Parts: sequence; C-alpha cells; structure tokens
Amino acid sequence: MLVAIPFLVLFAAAFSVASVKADVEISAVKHTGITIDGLTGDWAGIPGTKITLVRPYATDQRIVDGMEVRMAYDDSNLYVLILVTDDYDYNATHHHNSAALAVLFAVDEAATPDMGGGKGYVDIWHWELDVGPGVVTGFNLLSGNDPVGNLDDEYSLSIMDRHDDDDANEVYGAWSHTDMSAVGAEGTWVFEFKRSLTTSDTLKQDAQFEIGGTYKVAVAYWDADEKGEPGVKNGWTAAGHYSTCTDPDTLDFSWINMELTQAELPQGPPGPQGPQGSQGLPGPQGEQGPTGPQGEQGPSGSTGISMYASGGAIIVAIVALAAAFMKK
Ligand SMILES: [Ca+2]
Ligand SMILES: [Ca+2]
Ligand SMILES: [Ca+2]
Ligand SMILES: [Ca+2]
Repeated sequence: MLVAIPFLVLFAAAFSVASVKADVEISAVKHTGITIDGLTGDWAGIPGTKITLVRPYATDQRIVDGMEVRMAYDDSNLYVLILVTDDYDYNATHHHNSAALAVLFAVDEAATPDMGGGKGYVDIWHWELDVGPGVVTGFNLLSGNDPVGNLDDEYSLSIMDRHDDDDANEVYGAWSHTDMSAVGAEGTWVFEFKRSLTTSDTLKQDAQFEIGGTYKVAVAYWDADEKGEPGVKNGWTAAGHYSTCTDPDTLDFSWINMELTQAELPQGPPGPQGPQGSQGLPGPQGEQGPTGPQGEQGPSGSTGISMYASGGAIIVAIVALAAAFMKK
C-alpha cells in the first residue's frame, strides 16, 4: 500500500545534539542454518545488541534496553532478528491493534533515520501484521507490496515521501511472541527476517549488502497499547512509534552501525583441538565455508557488539520539558 503517513518522525533536526554523538554497533556474523519461522533456537550464540526504545514524540516514554537486534548472513542472505520486550497484542482482523515494526537501512550516505530527512534514500522493511504467528510472508516479485501479510518492501526520501518498491519485495518475515496465551501477556516479541544480500533494484530503493561492509540501521516499533488497553481504546498511531535511541541521555536517534564481519559463528562448543588427522565432522550446521582459520574464535566477546554510550545529559532537561509540552 502506498500511504503518505508521516511515520518515523524522529525529530532528528530538533534533537540533533551534534557534538555528543553516541555510537552503537551491531556485528552480523556469518552463520548458516537460520530458518524464518518466528522461532529463535536457530539464533543461539549469535551476538545481540540491546538498544533502548524511546518515543520521539513523547521522550519520557521508553522501554529501557527494550530491543535486542541480532544479525547474521550466509552466502546468499542477510538475516535479522528483532526482539522487543512488550506484552502481546495481536488482532487478526485489525492490524492497528497489533504490534507493528519497521527496519530502516540508509541507502544514501546523507540520509537521516527520519526516513531520509529529504537528504537521501532509505530502504524500509515495514510490517503491519496481517498474518498470524509463524506464517512466512513478504516476498513478491511484482512490487514491494505484500498483499497477504503486509510485510512491504518500501523506500523513502522523507516522512512524506514513502512508497512500495517499484521492482520487487525480496524480504521474508515471520513473527511470534513468547507468550501468546492472551492479549496483554508479558513477554517478548520476535520478528525474524531475511533478504537476499543484493537485489535487482537500481533505483536506490533497497540497501545492497556485501561482506565486510558497514551499513546504517534504525528500527521503529509500534505498541498497540499506545491509545489504551484492549477493550478500552486500543491501537497505535502512525507517528506514535518507539525508535531505536543510540543515546537516551542526549536523545540521540542516530543510525546504528552494522558491519557484516568476516567472523564466523563458532559452531557449537569448541571442544579440544584433537590431533591433526582428517578434519573430522563438519559440526551440526554443516558447510563451514572456506573462511576463517581453525575455529577457536574465542568466545563471543571479540566479534560481539560494541556499545559506546556517551554522557552529556545537559540538554535532556530541556528536551524532556519540550516533549512533555508537546505531548498534550
Ligand atoms: Ca528461526
Ligand atoms: Ca504493549
Ligand atoms: Ca526491493
Ligand atoms: Ca526497499
């Protein structure tokens, strides 16, 4: 669908505390064996980066360390796992009463996380849940639209200039939640995606990934409880989403850097070195790929995530005031 609703209004301009810039990083590691099904067992051992979610239009509303992002790749695809700590809200017939998510990647260097800010193109994977848990949806060779599950492959230049891709939707996704026993159940949302590392797009509508490259990512999350609890006044509004905030102290909504590292996920426990003979069995995940010397990457730490939070909390008071003001 083609909607000109200004979602992802990140206030980048108003809040650009340029001098104090936090830097949050995600390492995508090489790993085979991920299946898009909304289940996370296949992500075991892949390093995650925790990020605080803040509502750009109500910055006192936060989910501290509320999002965990994990990324991996294999020879063909990039895999993205987004976990959000929030209660279960799913309504099969009205997606405004369900959670929603958008993953953004800068295409142009100058593009800002507020959907490009008019400065460059942004690739968006935008999902308003029109299929149930565990159902794989997305992919469509005719356009960016997903007429079934509403996992659209989009692009934008600004908040007023967002569209489905002209060419194709190469994104697959499945979602789940750790407690789907009842609406309102506490737990964690699971959004699992994959996309081919490159696409046929030539119009700056998709980010193109290559191993060793560094990319800019941001995520938006819509909570269906924004307007009230189910049965009262449930649902989210387009601009009411949470956004990844790289430094909540300074309200820095900058891009998150994501690198497709050369590192491979160690497959299973390292085990003793063993004698030299014949390499032995390839381990559960199979086909190791020729890279990396002999395993023993050391524990996750080395390839893992680096989060540098910088301080500088001076402007917070002012911003918080302003935010409180705008809220009502
Ligand atoms: Ca899975
Ligand atoms: Ca909620
Ligand atoms: Ca596309
Ligand atoms: Ca796209």
